[in-house]
Amino acid sequence: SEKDAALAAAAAPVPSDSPTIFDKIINKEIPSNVVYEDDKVLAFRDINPQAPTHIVIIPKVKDGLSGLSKSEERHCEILGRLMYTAKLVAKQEGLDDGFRIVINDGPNGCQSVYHIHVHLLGGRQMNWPPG
Ligand code: IU
Repeated sequence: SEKDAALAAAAAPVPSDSPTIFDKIINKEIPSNVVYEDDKVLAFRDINPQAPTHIVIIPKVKDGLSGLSKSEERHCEILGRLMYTAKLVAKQEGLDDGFRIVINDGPNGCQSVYHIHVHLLGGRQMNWPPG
């Protein structure tokens, strides 16, 4: 009924829990330059690179992880996997002089895609403090 539809809509996930463009990248519905993939994570080149090497590392299953601030104890394994993947990809990319990983969270953190992701940046001297 109309009422059932209205109730279902009211119970729909908040926007930050909704699918993002990263789901389309995971499902290969839109192309991306993948540099690493396994059953749990996907790493691809950022479309708007901020360093000579700029790679985005994401979990294939979002499981409510729209951002780090939404993480719960059950996410510890995938959070560790994202970090470890950053190390693997840094090595694969030859970032032997160092690199930076970044997780933007929420409006103040300049997060723009609400599917958790680790940025891997390298290939130049990074600065501190960041912008
Ligand atoms: P942010 O931390 O949420 O701001 O990072 C999102 C990143 O995803 C940002 O660096 C974008 O350039 C990047 N990106 C992408 O690589 N491909 C896309 O189709 C979209 C965003 I939308």
